[in-house]
Amino acid sequence: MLSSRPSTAESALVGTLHMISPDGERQPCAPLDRWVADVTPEQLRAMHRDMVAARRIDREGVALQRQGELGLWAPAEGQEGVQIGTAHALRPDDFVFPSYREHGVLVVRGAKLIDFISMWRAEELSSYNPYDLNTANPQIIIGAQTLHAVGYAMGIQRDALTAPVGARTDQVSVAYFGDGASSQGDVHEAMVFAASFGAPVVFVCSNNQWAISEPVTVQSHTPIADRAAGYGIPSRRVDGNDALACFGAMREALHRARAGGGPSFIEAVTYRMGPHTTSDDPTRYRAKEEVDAWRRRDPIARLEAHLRGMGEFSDAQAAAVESFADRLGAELRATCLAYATKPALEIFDHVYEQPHSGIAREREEYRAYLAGFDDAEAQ
Ligand SMILES: Cc1ncc(C[n+]2csc(CCOP(=O)(O)OP(=O)(O)O)c2C)c(N)n1
Ligand SMILES: [Mg+2]
Repeated sequence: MLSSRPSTAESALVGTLHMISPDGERQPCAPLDRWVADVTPEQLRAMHRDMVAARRIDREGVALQRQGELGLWAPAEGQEGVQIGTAHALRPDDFVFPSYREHGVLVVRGAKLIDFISMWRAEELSSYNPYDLNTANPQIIIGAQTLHAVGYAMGIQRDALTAPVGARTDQVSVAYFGDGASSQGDVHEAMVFAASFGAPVVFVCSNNQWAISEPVTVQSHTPIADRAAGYGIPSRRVDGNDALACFGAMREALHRARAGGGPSFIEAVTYRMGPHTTSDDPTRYRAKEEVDAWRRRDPIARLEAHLRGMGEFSDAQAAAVESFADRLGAELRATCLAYATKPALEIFDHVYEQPHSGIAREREEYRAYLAGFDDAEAQ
């Protein structure tokens, strides 16, 4: 009989690479040490600040949804280590394909506050212009972005063939997805194509232990990273709540891709502290003790303890980061509340460039539906 019981934090993390212990102590990590040898306290503080910013944006997103200002939010609390750690290793000209939970990655990619909410408030058909951030819009279709990332990576290879002499052609494409996504056929196809074409792509799988109410122990009876070997893709399995280890593993993978070494796979073992989305009640399928055990492995507290242990983080610096985050939270809220909601029927205007009979029919049906409400005038 196969066990479908969720792992404990300890068992989930067995065999993961880590560089900073939960209490902040730097520990040797032979496979990754050389990839972080030049990291300065300044860079670590920047990672810490971005993690705090991501958490504040995330918490404000949850609160705004609870107050009816956003339609939905997918909380990322607990996953800041993998999101910020890996994203800090990227270049601006790399191209990222995130899932709906990668708010921390968007922080590092330079998203404006409005970019975090316009889609979740259903005001815009897309969150931002992908070419402003070299980041595709958050993908809701589980795993589909891995195909897009591999296609983009194959495009990088082909562009290089016709690029002018001296032009930079070593960009990398990155797909972020979850443990549940790794069971999708799309992800399998993406991995096969990536390996077959030696595409410059990094697969970052944030194994947060759950795919809605399904524990990862059901989805995979071996560590997810081990699947990569079956495609001939090198992999690392890291402690996803250790931002430095995530940064190191990402740098290694990016270096491989830039040097023509093809794809890499990173499984970052982490935990989703909150609900799957604001429509989910996780108390129905997981125990408080499980959540508490992961709380003790918080990625932000870990990096802060590490910085303090090195004498590189003072109370004054902590206060400055907190007030920066407070400002972000307040600005996000103000941005959301200042949104002038567009007429609902406008949603049909930008589907096709030319008139389309199917869209016209749907528009009419929806108009009739809205007309049935008391406040129909407001539509
Ligand atoms: C193709 C597809 N199937 C099902 C869903 C519904 N769905 C949304 S999130 C989710 C679970 C995804 O879990 P995981 O990949 O672990 O990512 P996480 O939500 O934990 O970040 C599912 C099944 C979907 N969005 N797309
Ligand atoms: Mg998951």
